[in-house]
Amino acid sequence: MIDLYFWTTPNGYKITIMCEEIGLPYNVIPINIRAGDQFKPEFLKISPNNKIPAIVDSDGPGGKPISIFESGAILMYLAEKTGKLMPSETRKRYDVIQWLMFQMASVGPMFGQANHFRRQAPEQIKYAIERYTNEMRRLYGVMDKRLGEVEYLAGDYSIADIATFPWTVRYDWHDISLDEFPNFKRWFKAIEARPAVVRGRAVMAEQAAQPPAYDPKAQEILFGKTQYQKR
Ligand SMILES: N[C@@H](CCC(=O)N[C@@H](CS)C(=O)NCC(=O)O)C(=O)O
Repeated sequence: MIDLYFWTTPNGYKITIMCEEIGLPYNVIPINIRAGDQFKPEFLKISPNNKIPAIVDSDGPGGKPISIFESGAILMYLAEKTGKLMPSETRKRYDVIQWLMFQMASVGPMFGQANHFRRQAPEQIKYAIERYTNEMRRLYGVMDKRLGEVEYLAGDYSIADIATFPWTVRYDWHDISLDEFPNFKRWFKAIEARPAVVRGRAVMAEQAAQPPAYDPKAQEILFGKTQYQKR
């Protein structure tokens, strides 16, 4: 059984979608990052960077438990464990890995900063908003071009798509019209309709539907002194 340490964010939903896609049973353990659960010592043992998602697989390699943090590493582990959604042939495997890395190193961090400066920062800083909005728009363009050449980011549907899709779900926050990026739109609609994706996104959906604006305590926990305490 997989214990999934989860909150209702794009990185969290990568793993519920993956578990649904590969049909692996999982037990959701909520880590309320707005309340500071991510700093509890027992969670830091599993996820030393105080971030969700993390997993503990009681049936890890050699039948022994294994814990993993970083969503990209978790997706690779689950793909390898089940032989699904990441091919073993070297070229195809690296098609998946490079688009997975593209999500982990570019889409996630840049969209995250764009969301932060556009929606969460206590002041509206024009330079930061423009910088990250422009970069986000550039990345939508990179994906659109790629998806004009292949059906899914790495050719076939894979963990690269599962990593990327949840970050694009709120394209309405990004001043992006899907009609500007028709290949991306085709990809987005196909993934959105997958039954496993619908099930994965239903996990704690009530909580996820809460307004994105943070109360002052959550703002402090995520972006203030609590975040930067030495632990
Ligand atoms: N690179 C990490 C990023 C994880 C991440 O940023 N998690 C956020 C939620 S999406 C979090 O747990 N934030 C809590 C905190 O920073 O205290 C991954 O992909 O797993």
